Amino acid sequence: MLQQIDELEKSALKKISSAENEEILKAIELEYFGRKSGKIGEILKAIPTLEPKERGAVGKAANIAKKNVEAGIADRYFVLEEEKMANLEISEKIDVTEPSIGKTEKGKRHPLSVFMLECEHVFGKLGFEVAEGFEIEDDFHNFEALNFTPDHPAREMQDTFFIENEELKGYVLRTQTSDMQIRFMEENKPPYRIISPGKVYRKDSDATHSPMFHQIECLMIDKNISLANLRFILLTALRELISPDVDLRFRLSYFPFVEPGLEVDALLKVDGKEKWLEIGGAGMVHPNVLKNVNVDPDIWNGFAFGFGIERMVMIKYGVKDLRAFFENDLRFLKQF
Ligand code: FA5
Repeated sequence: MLQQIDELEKSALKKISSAENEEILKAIELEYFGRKSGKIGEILKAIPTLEPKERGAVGKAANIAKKNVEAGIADRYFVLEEEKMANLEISEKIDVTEPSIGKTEKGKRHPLSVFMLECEHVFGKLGFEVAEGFEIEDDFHNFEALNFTPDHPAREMQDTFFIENEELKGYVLRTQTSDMQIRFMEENKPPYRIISPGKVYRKDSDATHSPMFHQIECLMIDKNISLANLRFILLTALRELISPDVDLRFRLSYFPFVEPGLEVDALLKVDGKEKWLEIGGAGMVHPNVLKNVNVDPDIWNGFAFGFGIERMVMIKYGVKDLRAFFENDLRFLKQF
């Protein structure tokens, strides 16, 4: 019986080590450990029928053989799995340099994305860093800290998508990138020079208004800043971004977070004729806004402006309908 166990173990280990795949190994496992007629089980079942003096030695040998065969199977599964993974690496390898089959076209960035990157580059040269914000914003950062009290009529101009869910009550899809003035100032110490491009949302839809559009915010806070600094920065940037002969004019306007508040018009050539076109809002940051972020308005002051990116790109390329940017018609997009 002891010799039989020894032979059984040897032949099992031999078969296991030459099992080429998991299926074969599974069959071997069944042959030795199958519930009904597994060879190891048969031996263990036979032990009680042996002479009592033989039982101890046979039982011990059978259990050692059982453990060795089990361990052999487990090791082989591990080796087969490793081999499989190594082969996957070869069989699924992609040669990225291989030429494609058929006609292919190279994609490129969307004109709005290109313009935003150009803004980052141009303002970067003027010493402005980029601050990125969130599209889902709380009422405090979108409105309240910007001096819009809860019942302020200026909220009416920026009707947006409010979230009704109880847990998220008070959150909105932000209506303006001006929220980043607050977020950045909360986290950093003055002086500040930032731009913040991104998506904003309003309840608007026509040829010049979209429910989702892009704005770029600019904030400069330092000592003794004036509207002359605003004009210089803006004109320098727009001359590089749009055209060297852009000119600017300011009209008085109202935004709760600036005083004075301005509407900015740019003089541009449209269809060969010069025209003043409104491009965004601006102004000197309101002392209340600085107080809301613990910046002392007796020491620090500055300007902010915010422009619609679609508007700028429409002006730059003479696009008549803003919706064209979002229809993904390749005939339109390929022109840029
Ligand atoms: C604002 O959003 C202010 N946050 C701008 C600002 C910043 C003022 C800093 C002062 C200081 P306004 O609502 O005017 O302002 O929007 C700014 C620009 O966004 C507009 O001039 C226009 O170009 C663009 N815009 C507004 N609504 C839409 C829309 N629905 N679709 C596309 N562009 C829009």
